[in-house]
Amino acid sequence: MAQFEKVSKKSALHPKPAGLVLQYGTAGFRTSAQQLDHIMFRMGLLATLRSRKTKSTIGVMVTASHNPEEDNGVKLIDPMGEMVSAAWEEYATQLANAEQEGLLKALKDIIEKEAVDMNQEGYVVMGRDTRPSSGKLSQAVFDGVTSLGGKCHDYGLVTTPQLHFVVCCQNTQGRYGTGTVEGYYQKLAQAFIQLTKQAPNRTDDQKHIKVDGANGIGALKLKEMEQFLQKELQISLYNDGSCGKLNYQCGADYVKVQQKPPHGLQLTVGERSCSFDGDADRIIYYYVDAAKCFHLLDGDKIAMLISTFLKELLVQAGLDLQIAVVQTAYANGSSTRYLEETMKVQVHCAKTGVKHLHHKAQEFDIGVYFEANGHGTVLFSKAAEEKIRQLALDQNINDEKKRAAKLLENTVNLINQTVGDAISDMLVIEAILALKGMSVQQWDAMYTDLPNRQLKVKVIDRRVIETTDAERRAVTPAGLQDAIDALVGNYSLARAFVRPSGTEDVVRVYAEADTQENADTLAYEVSLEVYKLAGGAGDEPKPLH
Ligand code: G16
Repeated sequence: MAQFEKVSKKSALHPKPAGLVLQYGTAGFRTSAQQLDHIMFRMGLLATLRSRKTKSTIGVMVTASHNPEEDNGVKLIDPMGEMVSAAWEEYATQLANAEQEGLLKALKDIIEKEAVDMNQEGYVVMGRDTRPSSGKLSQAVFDGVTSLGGKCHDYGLVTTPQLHFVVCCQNTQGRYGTGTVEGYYQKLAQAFIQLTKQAPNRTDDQKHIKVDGANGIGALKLKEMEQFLQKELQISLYNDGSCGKLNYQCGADYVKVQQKPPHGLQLTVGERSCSFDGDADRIIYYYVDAAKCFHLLDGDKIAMLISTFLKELLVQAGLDLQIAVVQTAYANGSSTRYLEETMKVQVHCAKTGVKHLHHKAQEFDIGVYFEANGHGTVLFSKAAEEKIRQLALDQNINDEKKRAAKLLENTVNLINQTVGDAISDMLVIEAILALKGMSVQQWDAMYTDLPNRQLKVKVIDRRVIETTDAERRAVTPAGLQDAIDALVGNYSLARAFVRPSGTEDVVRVYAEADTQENADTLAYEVSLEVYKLAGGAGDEPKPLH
């Protein structure tokens, strides 16, 4: 078949290094950019098959998000804007690892297994982040799509959530919004302006926010969006990519893990600031108090703020909708306790990776999901959305109900329901703070985080660690979990777990305890056990103090 001949010819331009094996990880393939050309070509092929199979537009985003600038990666986007399904992640791994001479067979196997109609049109939309390698790797995706007879539209430089949004708009025939970057700005800005109209007395200070753009795509896109916001939000942008390096000593991951402000952004006492990550799908807030003490408001605090706000509005609107929060093992113990005991909200724990949280959140009328690292969003079921929209139109309800229904409706419009989105999340948070007349300190004071520490341990093969119970317990290697349990038992309010990262070649260690010193010591002690029992590589972990 001529189609396969073309694939064969083109694939020779994107050859796989023999013996190289890569896994589809937490959010796609991710490694050094130099190893990815064949992966991109093959993901172009796979996206075309997925598009034919689902008779929908599929997205391919070239990005390595929070990873260093030298890395790159690819995220595949399914028809409703969600991450690609687990079964197709499997195919992605098979296709990625087929040796050059076995590529056509691997491709045909998927076609056969999924009964893909090769006469169906295949349509793929692409986007990329600002990494120097992203342009060339996008070309490889394009070659993959077109060699298999698919059509391709390259949106160029976009944030990951913008591409998710575009995919969803295209597959809902515009019901979700207009499937362009401008359509995204318009939809979100309009909803934000409608919300902040209900908070008319905002001072200039309340309208102002400092944003660390991680020297990435989020900075570019926020600049573009500013004009749509009609001065309702005044943004001072730092780490905008004009000189610094992507994610280097800045960005959401750096701030969250290091628990300190990014370089290149001077904090003023009490002022709200936030950091995006490298592809703008995560956000973290922070401020310094008068004693120059740094305070972090992470994904847990964001989930708490948003779910409190929604719950209050549901009561005011008289809507009986079930709301739940989905977290991961990284959620601070205080946040889970606050949600369950004070707010009386159901909380569920999912495995790391927004794909897992997203699926769990879909089970509820309103599912708020956030990872502690600032990656998250809110999902409204079709029925919940319909009830909210109907109520907002109802002429026979009192003013309080009407206001609550309208606020809910605009919040639905402001949230990017396809995936976590730093820009959308920031606008939601800013609107909530404005409507509640709440300062960042008041938000922070709703509960106090347990001191915690995250560390990374290098091992020879991180797959030796297998976990269970939403990654809270290690099943292998033998003895590791017992050792962790024994260490945790030495501290009060303590918890610790380890898991292999799906985006970096490391094992992640998390610990929390009653004091920062205890959390730090526990994290170090657990790291040492990982090093000893899971095949540590390089130098042994050292104590933090
Ligand atoms: C990706 C995923 C997140 C996950 C993070 C870290 O984020 O989308 O859900 O929390 O990786 O994953 P891991 O601990 O397995 O390395 P991003 O922002 O890097 O795409």
